[in-house]
Amino acid sequence: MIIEESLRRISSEPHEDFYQVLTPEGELLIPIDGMIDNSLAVGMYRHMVYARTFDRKCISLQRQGRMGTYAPFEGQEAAQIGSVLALSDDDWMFPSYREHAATVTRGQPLQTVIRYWKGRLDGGVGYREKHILPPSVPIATHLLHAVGAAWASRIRHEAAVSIAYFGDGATSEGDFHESLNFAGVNRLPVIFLCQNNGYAISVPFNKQSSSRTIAQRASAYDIEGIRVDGNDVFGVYMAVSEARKRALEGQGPTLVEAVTFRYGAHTTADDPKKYRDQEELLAKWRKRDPIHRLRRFLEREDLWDERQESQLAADCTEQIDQAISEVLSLPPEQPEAMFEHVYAEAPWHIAEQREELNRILRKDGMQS
Ligand SMILES: Cc1ncc(C[n+]2csc(CCOP(=O)(O)OP(=O)(O)O)c2C)c(N)n1
Repeated sequence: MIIEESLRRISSEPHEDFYQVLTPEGELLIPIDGMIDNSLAVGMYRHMVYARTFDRKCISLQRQGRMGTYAPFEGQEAAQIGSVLALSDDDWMFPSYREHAATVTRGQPLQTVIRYWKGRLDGGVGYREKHILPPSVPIATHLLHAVGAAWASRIRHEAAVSIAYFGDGATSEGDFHESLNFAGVNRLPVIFLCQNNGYAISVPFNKQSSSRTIAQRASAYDIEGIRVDGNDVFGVYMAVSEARKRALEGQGPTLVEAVTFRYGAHTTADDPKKYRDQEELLAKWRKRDPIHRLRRFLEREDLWDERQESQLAADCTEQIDQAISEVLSLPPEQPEAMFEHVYAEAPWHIAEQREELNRILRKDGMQS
């Protein structure tokens, strides 16, 4: 099969290039028949436009003071959406704090994402129905959780893989190496999906690591490694489909490096102009934009036109505005909520802190 051969070539000879299916001009490098049909291609486009629209709206909400700090993902839509669409409902997803394009595409309500960034407890509890774990803010710790879940799937003879999402900075953590090692030794069904967006906050990749690529690290653990153009939604989809197939066949974990770029700030509390030339980098990366290249492809195939584009824009705005107004109309979260969902039974020091908070709230007239 052409796809498999192409992926193997890259994993055994890591180099500066990556696996690509759809060029920035929207042309196919290899056939996608039997892998991606028209309705999936159009669906990918719809998801990416929806995600970019809500990402921009969330930044506006934060700037208006109606939401807390927010981590934007514009530029990374293909890496997130291409990968999540390659999963089945039984698979387990372990996101970090930047994966709302992926979680919402998998079915997590947008309201939950907004609740999370408003600092509400009910936004941070994951989404059990779709096997989505809560977002991990500690860098790389959730890779170990994904490995543990994959081990459980193995023991229970379940046909499910676990996928962990993380960034280039996470690959410098001990947890990353321990995870790859343990998953490799036990040939566990895990996909390590690294979105190499070039920066860990202000640290560029060349200061993060002396490895030329992240994918090449797979060979140290003798597991599969794939370096894919992370702005090519077809390429990411095929790479993750291949990784998933291998995992379910008992061939073990895969490290997928999706090469991409975050257009904006690390979070709304960051200013990227302080540590990189935004103008130069945006000029370069916008030419490789994941959404524009797919639109070019769809238009060429007569699968998309201006009328559908306007309708999609209107639908996205309506649905997103509705989700936002639902969350904004909720009564404010109670401060005591911060003590819930950590311990089944609160230990003495937590009980004391809770009592102290209640005293302060009563004094300030915020609690009866
Ligand atoms: C264990 C740990 N150390 C440090 C931090 C502080 N921190 C938050 S985000 C971040 C950078 C992560 O960069 P990367 O892994 O490339 O992911 P990205 O933010 O680019 O998606 C750091 C160091 C943290 N959250 N957890």
